[in-house]
Parts: sequence; C-alpha cells; structure tokens
Amino acid sequence: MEKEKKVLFSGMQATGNLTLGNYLGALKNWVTLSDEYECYYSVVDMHSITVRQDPAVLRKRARALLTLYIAAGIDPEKNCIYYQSHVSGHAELAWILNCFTYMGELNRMTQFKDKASKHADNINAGLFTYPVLMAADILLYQADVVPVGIDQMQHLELTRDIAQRFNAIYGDVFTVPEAYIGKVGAKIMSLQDPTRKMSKSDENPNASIYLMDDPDTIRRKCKRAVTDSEAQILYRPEQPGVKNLLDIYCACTNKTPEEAVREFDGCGYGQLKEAVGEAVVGVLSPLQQRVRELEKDKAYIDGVIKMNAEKAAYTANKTLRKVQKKVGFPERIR
Ligand code: ATP
Ligand code: LTN
Repeated sequence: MEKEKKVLFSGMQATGNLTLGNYLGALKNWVTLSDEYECYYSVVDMHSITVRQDPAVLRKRARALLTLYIAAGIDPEKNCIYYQSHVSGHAELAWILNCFTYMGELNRMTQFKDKASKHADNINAGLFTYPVLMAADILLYQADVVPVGIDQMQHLELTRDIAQRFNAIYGDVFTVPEAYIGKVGAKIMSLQDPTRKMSKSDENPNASIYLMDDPDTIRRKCKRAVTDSEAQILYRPEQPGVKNLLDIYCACTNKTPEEAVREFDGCGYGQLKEAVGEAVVGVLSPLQQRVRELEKDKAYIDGVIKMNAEKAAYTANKTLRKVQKKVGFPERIR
C-alpha cells in the first residue's frame, strides 16, 4: 500500500493522574496533528510496568487514558488508538532491537539514571531497556514523525541510531523518524515552583492542575499559584510565575503572549489568576463532560479497543515479518 499521509507515532503512560501540562503540551498537539498525519497513539502500558504497579489501578488508568484520547478529539476511526500490550509485535521487535543496542548507549540514558535513583529497590532490566521498547514502538509503524517533549529527545536519538544501524546492515528496513517538538509555550510549569515543570508525579497536589479537577479546585489552585512581588504583568523569564500563568492562559484561549499582556495591562495578579482559572475551566469542563459521556458507552470504547488493536497489529506484523526475515529467522509454514 502506498503511503498517502506521513505516519506519526506517539504514546503516553497511564501512570499517575494526567495534568494540564500533559494536555496542553502533548494531547492538544496530537489532536491538531491527527488531520495531517496517519497517527498511531498508544497507551504504553508495557512501559508502565518498568516501575511496580497495582494491576487493578493500571488497568483502570489505561482505559481512562484511552478514553481521554478520544474525548480530547482524536477520531478513533481515522487514527489508531490502542493499548501497546494488545500488539505482541512491540515485545517481539524490542527483543530483536535489544541485540542491536549497546550497553554503553543505554548506560548514557538520563531517564534511566533518574528513575534508577528514584526506585533504587527495583532497578530491573526492563527499566534499563525501556528506550529499546520505545524504539520498537516507533519503528514498527515506520513512523516519520514522533511528537515528544524535550525530555524524550535522547530516546528518540537512540531510536534513530538503532534504525540507521539496522538499515546499514540489512538495507532500507526502517523509516528513520524525526522528532516533532511542540510549539513554544507548550512547557507548563508547576504552580508552586515555576522553575520546575508541572508533573503528574509531583507530591504537592497544588503544584499541578489535574485534568479531572473540578472547577472550584482549578480556580483555587490558580489563585494560590506562586508569583512574585514585582506587581506587573509582563511576559519575561525574570517573572517565571507570571509567565507561566500567561502561558497557560494563552494555550487555553489560543491568544499570543503579546495579546494577553495587553489585555492584562493595569490589572493586579488577583485578576490575572482569576482569568487563568476561568480559561482553564473553560477548556477542561467540556473535556471532562466528554470523558463522562464516553465512559457510559462501554460497548463503543470496547469496539474502539478491539478494532484499533487489529489495525495496529496488521501494520506492526508487516514490519515484524520483514525484520524477522532479514535477521535470519526461518520462514513460517502456512
Ligand atoms: P512524570 O511526572 O511521571 O514524569 P509527566 O507528567 O512528566 O510524568 P510524561 O508521561 O513524561 O509526563 O509525559 C507525557 C507527555 O506529556 C510527554 O509528551 C511530555 O512531553 C508531556 N508533558 C508532560 N509534562 C508537561 C508539561 N509540564 N508541559 C508540557 N508538556 C508536558
Ligand atoms: N517514553 C515516553 C512514552 C513513550 C513514547 C513512545 C513516546 C513510549 N513509547 C514512543 C513517543 C513514542 C514518555 O514517557 N513520555
């Protein structure tokens, strides 16, 4: 089949409660990109078990994340939204790619070092080879572009190196993917420490707005956001708290920082925080409403899960069979 649109792959882990940062920095972009590309958006549950999980909680969160993809506006008829664990090709290709990845390369991964220090009691081999599974995710679908945050760039570079190494030995097997880094302002910072990014693993619940927070909680968290004592609303790095509030405001209202600064000219921080709270509620309330409606329709979600897993497996298997043949596995007898 001729490729009409370029292929895009991305994934998110269902660990923790998703934040406004995940939505504005990733999901919202995914929706925009879904018209232009043939998209695969995976709930990467196999990556999640590199850190110990409660099985019931993981299952529930994975389904909630998949539902959220749809609620955010990704059309599951036109794009492929699926659980990584439903397509066995991910694990199979990851094994092969493990044999084309050097220990030294994996040793350099900063996320591994970071997670290993956070989970010193469980530094398992899966945590170490996490980037290889990620490479398998991307290469299985011959993805041209991969939208990721800056923190995942190192993993993407490794994916490119593995693909190029494999291609150099066996010919043109894999498409070498490019990173797609979202627009400026897509990095949402913590409301309590605007020098750190808003993160779902932050232990302070006031630091992050969770996607399922109710309107009053959202307003309260915005009101409590840390700012400064400059008493002027300008968009500049010297005022990271105010800048972050403006970034959130702009991302929620599709305005530019210049427009926002003009709008808040002469206003106090209280007014800014109130406006930001309303803007966030304006974006999250309809999203939450769609999530609740979708959750009621179990049969529909089940149908999406089944159909899209089959769609993903079809493409994945094509690549996998080609790779298996290249490395010398015997042909299957039909
Ligand atoms: P954790 O706290 O567990 O590290 P996280 O909240 O940082 O999680 P990830 O699961 O690492 O989120 O990332 C999911 C996606 O959301 C990635 O594409 C990432 O770039 C994006 N993302 C996460 N946090 C932010 C943020 N504060 N601003 C913009 N984008 C973000
Ligand atoms: N490691 C990524 C999630 C992820 C991913 C991928 C992203 C797993 N596989 C493939 C893009 C492409 C994260 O933690 N954000």
